[in-house]
Amino acid sequence: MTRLSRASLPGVRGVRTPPYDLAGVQVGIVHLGVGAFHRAHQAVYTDAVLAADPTWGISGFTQRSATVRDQLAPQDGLYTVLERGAGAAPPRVIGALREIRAPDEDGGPAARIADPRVRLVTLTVTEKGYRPGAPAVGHLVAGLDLRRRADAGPISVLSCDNLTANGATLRTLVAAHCAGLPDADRLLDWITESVAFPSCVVDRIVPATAPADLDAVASVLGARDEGAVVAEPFSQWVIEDSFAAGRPAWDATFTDDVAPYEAAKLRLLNATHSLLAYTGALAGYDTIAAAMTDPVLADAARRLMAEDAAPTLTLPAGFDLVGYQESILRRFADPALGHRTTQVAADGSLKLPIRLLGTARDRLAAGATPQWTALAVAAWMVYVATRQPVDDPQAAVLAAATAGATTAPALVDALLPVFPDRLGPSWRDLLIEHAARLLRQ
Ligand code: CS2
Repeated sequence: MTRLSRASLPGVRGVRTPPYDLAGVQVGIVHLGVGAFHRAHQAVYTDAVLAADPTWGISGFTQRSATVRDQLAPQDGLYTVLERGAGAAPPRVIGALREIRAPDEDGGPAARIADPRVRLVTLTVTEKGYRPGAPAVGHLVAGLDLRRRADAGPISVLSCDNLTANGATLRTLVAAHCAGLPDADRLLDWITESVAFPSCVVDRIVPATAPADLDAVASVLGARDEGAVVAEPFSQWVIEDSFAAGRPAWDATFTDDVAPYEAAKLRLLNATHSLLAYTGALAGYDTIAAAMTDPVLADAARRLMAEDAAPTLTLPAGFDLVGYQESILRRFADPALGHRTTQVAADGSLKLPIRLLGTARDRLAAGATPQWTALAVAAWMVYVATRQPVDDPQAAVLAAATAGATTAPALVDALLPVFPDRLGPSWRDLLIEHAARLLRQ
């Protein structure tokens, strides 16, 4: 079977193809971390603007592994987005990724960021990518430095990861990284004047693509597409509208302050996702949707949102908080996606402080008992102790800490220090209570 590419595109049937001339697209965005999520989210929004404004094509860089480059380079960056679930749209071939490279190719991201036609850097490097010393920040700073020296003009840097205040967080990391460089002061001054770090909230469930998905796409296209991605029909992007050098006219929600949307998304959706991932995996469910068929877990998911997280949120006028929670449960329950509990369970040591511990802190401070949040964190602890080796950048630390911790108090005391904040004795007691019950089960 032929491979999807520019040459084979005219023969591809049954899908929407880019409604613009691929050869006429110029690169205006450098993206760091071209995983499935970028391809199913930001690249789709960008694809939709290229007919009207072809100056926002994307030059994508993979992170550590070059797998995505190897999938997409032979396809001239083209790939299919296959929606699955209630209300799925027909498959669509995306042409926004006009270049795809590994970070060690052709001068890497830095050379590309210094190109005056580039006006935006976007990132999806996951929670791991924001640890001090992570490569993406180094590439970004090298690029900004080169851009300053080349006098290539202002630029915006848009983090698209699930972090609290992702723009400000990235700005702080960039500044810390600059401090170690010879020309630090000048670079920092230039960044203050010429670089914007808007925050944004991204939302779309994108499971890892499975071989069967690629076969399904091939049978629709009549061509092999090794870079296809699967996504739920729902997609949302809320963006702080403060860019330094323009931005694409994405079909997103632009606002002055993304913080309320961000707290709602992290504390309702992502927190509940983690709860279902750990309790679901412990109960033997392979997917999030399978976990949602268990009435006990579905009830815990609902109550984590309604009883623990919702009371901590301050939302914009008109925000339908109840409707939002219901839509999250519906999305999780859709069996078409096959989103694996183990995928969501990865990197818990970094995700939990962002998704769950803020709610715990706020509820404890209000004199309340965050039962469901404690269940989620205790389930992570039992998961870590019983599923080794876990997929987490701190896997070795977690394994060493939990070695021989067979009782609930020992386990909780072994793992609480992994988080930046231990939240006090009543939180510890709550975790022990839940961990004890989960260990008995
Ligand atoms: C998930 C997220 O893997 C995870 O940790 O909670 O990737 C989630 O699917 C997205 O944030 C949805 O927008």
